[in-house]
Amino acid sequence: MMNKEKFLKIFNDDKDIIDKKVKSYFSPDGILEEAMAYATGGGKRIRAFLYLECKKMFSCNLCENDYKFALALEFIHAYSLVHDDLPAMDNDDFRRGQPSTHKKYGEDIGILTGDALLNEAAIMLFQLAKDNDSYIKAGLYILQRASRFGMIGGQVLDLRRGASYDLDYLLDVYKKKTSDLFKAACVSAGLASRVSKEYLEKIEIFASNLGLAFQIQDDLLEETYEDELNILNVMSKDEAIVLLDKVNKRAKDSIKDFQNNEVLSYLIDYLSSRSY
Ligand code: GRG
Repeated sequence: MMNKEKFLKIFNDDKDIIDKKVKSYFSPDGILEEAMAYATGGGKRIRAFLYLECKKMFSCNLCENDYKFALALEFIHAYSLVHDDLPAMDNDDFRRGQPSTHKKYGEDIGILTGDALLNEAAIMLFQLAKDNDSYIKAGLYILQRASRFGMIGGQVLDLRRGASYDLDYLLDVYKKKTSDLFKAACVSAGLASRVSKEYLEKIEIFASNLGLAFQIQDDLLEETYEDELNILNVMSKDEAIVLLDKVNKRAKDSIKDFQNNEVLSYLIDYLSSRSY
């Protein structure tokens, strides 16, 4: 039976491994590498965790290549944050409690750091696919979810939204901006494990709802939100909590028939109870 202690051990162990692998990936011998190491140097590692734990659920054992996959996902995530923080987008001076990458290294290097991280992820995914063809579909799926049809498309919808928007618009942005990278992590693990179409559909529903729940919880934790995209601008706090429960239930139901689903099932409640 899963409990908080067991879950946190798995969560933190995965995070420690990813942190170490990211750290040893870059040899900071120039400003760009240094900035890439800086931009990828923190965070909760949720996308890597999702990939690793979905892979474990589907095929039990992990190999060194799976960690490279998880790293590629974190690099794409980090690139999106670096670019999102730029003055032309969200214009944030801080990220993860530290100066954002462009604040520390300059806007020019900030842009190039994001570009280079996305490129690095694509190189890793191609290298993995070259050696193991079960990674071809998985790599392609990740890049599609990060593309104009996914995360980048969601960012455009967010940047170009009007002052007023409705729930459907907001959910569309969240599904693309947040859920699509969660889907990239979970579905690519299914593709790399060559699971059935039925399983892929279920894990996609899981990831989509988990991403949505993650974003709703983020909104509930936000202190000021009036000029931002936030669910509290289209419904009350109580209504948002009801919706969050519904979305979490959909995520849980979608994986209820999987064996070894305890970690992912626990993650749903864990993310909704977080206060950061
Ligand atoms: C610039 C192409 C491009 C996309 C930007 C990811 C994104 C799209 C913008 C960042 C702002 C935001 C609210 C995104 C939604 C996803 C999200 C909640 C990101 C933060 O993820 P965490 O909490 O970050 O997992 P850590 O720091 O833990 O890695």
